Parts: sequence; C-alpha cells; structure tokens
Amino acid sequence: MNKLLKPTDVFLDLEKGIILNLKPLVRKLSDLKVFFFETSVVENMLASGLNPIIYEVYECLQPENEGELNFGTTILYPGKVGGEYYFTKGHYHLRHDASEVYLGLKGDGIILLQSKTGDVKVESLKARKVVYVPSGWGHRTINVGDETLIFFFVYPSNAGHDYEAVEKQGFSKIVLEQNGKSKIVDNPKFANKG
Ligand code: M6P
Ligand code: ZN
Repeated sequence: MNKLLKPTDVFLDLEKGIILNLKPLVRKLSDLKVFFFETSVVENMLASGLNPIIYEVYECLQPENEGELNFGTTILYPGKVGGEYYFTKGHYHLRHDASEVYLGLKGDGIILLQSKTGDVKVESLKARKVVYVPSGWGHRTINVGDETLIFFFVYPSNAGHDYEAVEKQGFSKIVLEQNGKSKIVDNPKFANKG
C-alpha cells in the first residue's frame, strides 16, 4: 500500500491559465532548437538575440506512486518559426499504459497524435473541448491561432516523458501557415524508424 497522501487544492486563473502560487516550467526557443522544422531560421533568430518564450507549464506534481495523477495547465503562446506554428516538444509516455486527458480553456489549437507503428490522428483543441489521449500515442500541441492557447491536463504521475523518440524521429506531420490558414503537411524530415 502506498503512503496516504494529503489532499491538495489549487486555484486556477482561467483567463491567464496560471495556477496560483506555482512556478512554471518555461520553454524558450533555445530549448526547442532541434524540434522546429526550419533549423536555420531558429539559428538566425537566436544569433540575433531573439529567444522568445514558446510555452509555460504550471504543474502539480505528485509522487510517482501507482494510481496518483499529475495535473496542470499549459500556456502556449501564438507565433511561428518560419512558417511553422509554435508547439510543445511533444512526447510519448515512458509507461506504455499511461494515457492523458486535455481540456481546452482558451485559444485555437491542434493536438497531433502518432503511434510508433505509424498511425496518425489530429484533434482540435479549443475552449470546452476535451481530448482523450489513449496510451501508446505520442502527442504534441500546436497553437494555430492569434491568441494564447491554454489547456488543462491530467495524466498518471508515473507516466514519464519520452522526448528522445521525438527528438530522433520527429512527428510525421508538421503544421504550417499557408495563405493565412493552418495546413497539416508531411514532415519531410520525419525518420520513419518504426
Ligand atoms: C502538457 C502535458 C505535460 C507536458 C506539457 C508540455 O500540458 O502533457 O505533461 O509537459 O504538455 O509538453 P512537452 O512536455 O511535450 O513539452
Ligand atoms: Zn503526455
């Protein structure tokens, strides 16, 4: 039996997406260098002193005991690198039986899902929309709107984040702005290693 944890509660600012009295994890362009399609654009931006914040994560982390849950919010800013919309790194869960739930709070987003066997699924994420990410699916969130995308998430605290597969293989699709609209296209750099 796991040790009985104390119930906790937090306040969420639904407008800003922040969880009060928590320090966010901040991801800047420099943290996402290898993830964007146009690496040379990233390098030029960084070389000219531009290193914008891409997203922030407010997370209530629990001990990694079986059955416990982590939850929090992600604030994904609007913007593009070259033609590619800002996104979260994206990851698989290290535990293959770990799923996740997203609840959109604000903005206009897309969740790209892919399995290691080549399945791809695309879901939209916006206020009041709930997306269930079953176990086994890698997931990345993209902000395709002009305003900040804010969403709430819950997943098992012992899920673990596997970024390596995404770093090496990438996502099979990328989301670009074309003629003022978002377009999901094949990622030419995708390494289909299965
Ligand atoms: C979601 C959750 C978090 C994750 C965050 C940022 O809100 O899945 O667990 O950390 O997105 O995504 P990533 O870890 O892929 O950068
Ligand atoms: Zn996850």
